[in-house]
Amino acid sequence: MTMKLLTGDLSPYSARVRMQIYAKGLESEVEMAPADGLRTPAFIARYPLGRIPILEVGGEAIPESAVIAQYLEEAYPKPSLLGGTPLENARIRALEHVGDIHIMNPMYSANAQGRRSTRNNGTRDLLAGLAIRGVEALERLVGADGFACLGRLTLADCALLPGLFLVQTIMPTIDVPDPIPGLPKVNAYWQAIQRHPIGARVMVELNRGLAARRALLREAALQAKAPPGR
Ligand SMILES: N[C@@H](CCC(=O)N[C@@H](CS)C(=O)NCC(=O)O)C(=O)O
Repeated sequence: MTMKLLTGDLSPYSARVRMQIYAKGLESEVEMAPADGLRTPAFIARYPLGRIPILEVGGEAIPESAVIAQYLEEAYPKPSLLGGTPLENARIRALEHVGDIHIMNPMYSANAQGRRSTRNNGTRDLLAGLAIRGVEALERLVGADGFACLGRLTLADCALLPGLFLVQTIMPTIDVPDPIPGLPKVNAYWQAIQRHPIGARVMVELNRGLAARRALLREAALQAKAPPGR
């Protein structure tokens, strides 16, 4: 193995990179390492952004899922998850931006608005509105054949699958209706990409991470209710 990916089952940005690694057949090149100690001074001293995924290559740590994705395409061009022309690449990257900047970023931030007792409704509405705008744009942009574009798996699918997973998972927790079922093209794409063998594999990991997170939260709630001394 020549590279190490600091990752986590439930991390959507890490899922984006794992999906690319699986699609490119790079598993024998990349050790998957669950990230420990996020937000600790030691972690931040080593990885200044303090976020995952991180790809370690030859002593260097590459942050940011989009940058890692680009590095992997450049270092391992075949099989390509990009297009065959600059215009095709622009189409892929526009859809990647929809998944990353317009859907994943606001949805990931909205996660902090899940608890009603501490929720700021203005913040919740702003973040949910941004993500809904991204999903509505996707309705006009996404392919009708089960892929984001070009009729095959590309970097666009790697960013969109975790983005739509977050929409489906977070919207109910912040008391906003999930927009996906009301958007026929997005909904058809969402159903299809989850059935793609590589999409399905990443969904198993994301759902495993979600189940583990929910079990931890249940345990913490029980502990908080337990009488002192128990
Ligand atoms: N723009 C970054 C976002 C990465 C990110 O926010 N990762 C989350 C996990 S999915 C994280 O590490 N969060 C830690 C924190 O918020 O302190 C990327 O694309 O990699």
